[in-house]
Amino acid sequence: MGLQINKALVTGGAGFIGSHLVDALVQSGCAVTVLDSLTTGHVENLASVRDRVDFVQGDIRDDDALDRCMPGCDVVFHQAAVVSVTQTVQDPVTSARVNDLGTIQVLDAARRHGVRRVVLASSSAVYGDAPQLPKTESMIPAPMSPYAVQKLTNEYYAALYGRLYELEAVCLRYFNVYGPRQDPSSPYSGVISIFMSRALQAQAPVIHGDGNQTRDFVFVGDVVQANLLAATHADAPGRIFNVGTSQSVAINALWQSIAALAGVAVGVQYGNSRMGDILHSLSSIQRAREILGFQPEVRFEEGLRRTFDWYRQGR
Ligand code: UD2
Repeated sequence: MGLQINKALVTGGAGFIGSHLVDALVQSGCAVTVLDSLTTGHVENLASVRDRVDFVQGDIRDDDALDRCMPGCDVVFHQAAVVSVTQTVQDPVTSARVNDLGTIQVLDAARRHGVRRVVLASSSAVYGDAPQLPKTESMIPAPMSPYAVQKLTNEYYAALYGRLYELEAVCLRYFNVYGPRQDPSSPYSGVISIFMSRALQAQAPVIHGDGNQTRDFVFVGDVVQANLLAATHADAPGRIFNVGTSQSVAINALWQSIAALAGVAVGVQYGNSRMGDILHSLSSIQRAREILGFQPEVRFEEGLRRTFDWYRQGR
């Protein structure tokens, strides 16, 4: 039998993925607490549910804040993190304080407060650029950045907390997530958010490398679906799941689709490849499909259109 969620905590709940998760939880009638430092999150992301959630501005490294948020929670969705790979390369120490120690603090607070299950946001970054495609969860990880090491460490701690303290922990390895509310403002923002804001200004995008590199883009609504399944399914605890679509899109083709949506015909600027850029990333989602019943619902074209509409409305 699955777990029913009466009360949940979403760390990073004012962020891109976290806020969509909060919307879904509120909609399902669940009481929701959001813990967010607003370092990269925005309260505007919670606009439609603001009066129905308990919002705590605070850091996951602050035990007092965690102690305020945890009581009575059945499930914690841990989405808060330094999410930029490059930022973790530039500042491995600060990012480790947030992503490593902060995650242990979240797990430990969950244990202290008798939370039943924690769902952790991990990343396809843990696979590195091992050539085997698609990536399956049983592959040996090959982290190539502090970010990837931090996410992998999170997974090990999650497994340990399961074994040592019987905390049910589930890790989700996100592939390239996109959708409304993804912040395009940094050069290391998701490529779809950057390309869309470029297209809307009729500006040429910069494609790093030859543009033949491919990604597995998963719509944020499907990532929410995976989180809810991970939080409630009886067979999820102690496991790691890829969250993607198993469909490959080349960066050149991505720009063409976005330019077509925007009705612009600007040229493309090709620049140097990014250091450490992975050539191809593709998920196998067989495990999530078989165990959780996960099935991505939003086709790429549809997700792209919905995302573009959101940027076009200047939201
Ligand atoms: C994604 C995740 C990252 C980590 C990683 C795992 C995002 C935003 N980042 O990084 O957190 O999990 O996967 O390996 O989802 N590109 C351009 N022009 C631009 C921006 C990007 O050509 O203006 C290219 C970029 O060089 C890369 C591809 O687009 O080949 C995707 O870039 P990204 O930054 O969206 O995501 P990625 O795969 O580097």
